[in-house]
Amino acid sequence: MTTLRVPETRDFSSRLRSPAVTSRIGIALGISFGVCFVTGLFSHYAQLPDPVVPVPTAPAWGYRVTQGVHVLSGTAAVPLLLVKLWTVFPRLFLRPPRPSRELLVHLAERASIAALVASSVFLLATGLVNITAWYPWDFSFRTTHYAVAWIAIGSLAVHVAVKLPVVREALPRDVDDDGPPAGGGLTRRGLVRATWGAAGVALLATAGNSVGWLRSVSVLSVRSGDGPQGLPVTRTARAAGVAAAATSAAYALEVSHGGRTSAFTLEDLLSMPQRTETLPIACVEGWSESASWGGVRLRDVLDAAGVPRGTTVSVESLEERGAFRRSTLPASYADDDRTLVALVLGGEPLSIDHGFPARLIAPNRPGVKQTKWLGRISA
Ligand SMILES: Nc1nc2c(c(=O)[nH]1)N[C@H]1C(S)=C(S)[C@@H](COP(=O)(O)O)O[C@H]1N2
Ligand SMILES: [Mo]
Repeated sequence: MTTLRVPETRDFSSRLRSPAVTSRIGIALGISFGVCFVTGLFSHYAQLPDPVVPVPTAPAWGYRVTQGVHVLSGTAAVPLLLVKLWTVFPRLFLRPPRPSRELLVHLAERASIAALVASSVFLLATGLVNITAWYPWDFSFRTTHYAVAWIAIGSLAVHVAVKLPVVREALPRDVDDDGPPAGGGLTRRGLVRATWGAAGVALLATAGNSVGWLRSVSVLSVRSGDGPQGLPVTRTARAAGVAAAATSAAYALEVSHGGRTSAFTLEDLLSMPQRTETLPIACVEGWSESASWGGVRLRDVLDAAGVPRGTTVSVESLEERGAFRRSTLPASYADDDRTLVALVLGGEPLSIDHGFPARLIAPNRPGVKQTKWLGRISA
């Protein structure tokens, strides 16, 4: 009869586990985490309501690229992390050393690994759920994801420093330096290649979120690219409860500045000089799509209302509640020639789900700040 006991390292007999395999996958995982961290910092900063130093308005596609790379590097990290954890998890059952100094080092290392694994799993899991536009939690996604990212990157730095000698030793060696497996079967090289393959499939499966021509192979890309006027919709007019206000004959965009309020009906806006700009919507959830927008320059509207250049303005939606009903434009955005009060999308009047009668569209700006159903501008 066998008795239940804690397994020991020697109980794990797969010869596929080796420092040479773990180092290679670990480096790829480290790079994807690094890229994900940097692009994530940028995304967090770009979403601040009114950052001290505004994000530049050019290039117009900047946020589209950084956020696309953020979601892709996070997605590629999922298979890398799973395989990496598999290659090292027997080490969890290593007997801790006896002498007190070594024991302390051992415990410190274990603590950093616990923090790294827990934070990595949290980041990838919440990130994946977020790109499906599903928020089954009460905390603020952005601030929590951001805070946990610092735990991950801090414990990753400790982990890399501790493991550097092992990696240095293992990397120059051939992964299969002890010959092919007796009796055939998967080689370590085969495992490493399969892992690259899995990461590649994960990339292709989601890249269609932002790369149009990959859409047909991107089975996991959550946004199909169709929606009214060829553009996905995040929050519909019905969900936002704005349908009546947006279609009301009494609609007017109010612009207030220095105690004075001007009102612009849709006809007023249409009688001003019309511009067309090709600008992307780049959602933090990872999808993005470029479109041709027509409408009035925000700067022209501000001029007509007597708002001087160099003024930070805040725009407000007809939507009465909702996290994205209001956004701030630093002066550099409000004064940029490409920033529009958009009335037209792809040559047709905006559909109500894209923000009819008027929405904001500005270059290099996270989707959450491209406010739909504009009701009021305050300066
Ligand atoms: N008023 C308002 N504007 C909004 C939102 C919203 O919920 N309410 N969602 C934002 C988000 S998250 C994105 S990605 C874009 C999407 O624009 P679209 O639905 O026209 O594609 O609109 C933004 N503008
Ligand atoms: Mo979004």
